[in-house]
Amino acid sequence: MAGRRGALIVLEGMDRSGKTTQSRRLVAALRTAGHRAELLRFPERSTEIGKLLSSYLEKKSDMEDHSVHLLFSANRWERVPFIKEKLSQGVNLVVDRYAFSGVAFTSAKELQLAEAAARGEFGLERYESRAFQEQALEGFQQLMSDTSLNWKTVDASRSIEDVHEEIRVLSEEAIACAAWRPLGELWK
Ligand code: 2DT
Ligand code: MG
Repeated sequence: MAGRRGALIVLEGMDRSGKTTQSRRLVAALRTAGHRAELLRFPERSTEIGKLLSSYLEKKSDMEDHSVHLLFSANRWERVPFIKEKLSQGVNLVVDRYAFSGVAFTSAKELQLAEAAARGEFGLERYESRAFQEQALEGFQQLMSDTSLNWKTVDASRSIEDVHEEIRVLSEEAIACAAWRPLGELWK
């Protein structure tokens, strides 16, 4: 159908909630159903900016907090022309984290209890502590109160297959709705 655009399907949530597994499965299922679908992830660690972020997350380098935040943002902006092009061509994009992680994780950093910072958690990437993840979850919950963004909450504690099926059905609905909304609305 002429002019049909793709949907931007973003999976957000805490670390280890299964976003990466689910986004891969979703892309495969959408393709099987005859949709065009591609996978994106943020941070995208393969670019120059992504390499700086990866090194920071792996605690191999330190960086000033505001600078890190802006690098995460730049890491998305460098993909925006690609994202717009794909969506306008009718390709559905499944995105493993997006700007909502940017807000939730930076605000978690600002609110993190001193106690958690002191305790530390060795051998893990930066942000992979319980206290930090709980703060980030609160950030996500606040962002989800913006109903204009059409959030759907999925209980990730169930089996991979059950979670997948729910996400697949929600995505089919999103794809059907997106086709009739102009792309411009995404970028306000
Ligand atoms: P992965 O485990 O998904 O690779 O993420 N993060 C992510 C931010 O702090 N800001 C952002 O803008 C984004 C997209 C969340 C690595 C960590 O990066 C955090 C976890
Ligand atoms: Mg991680």
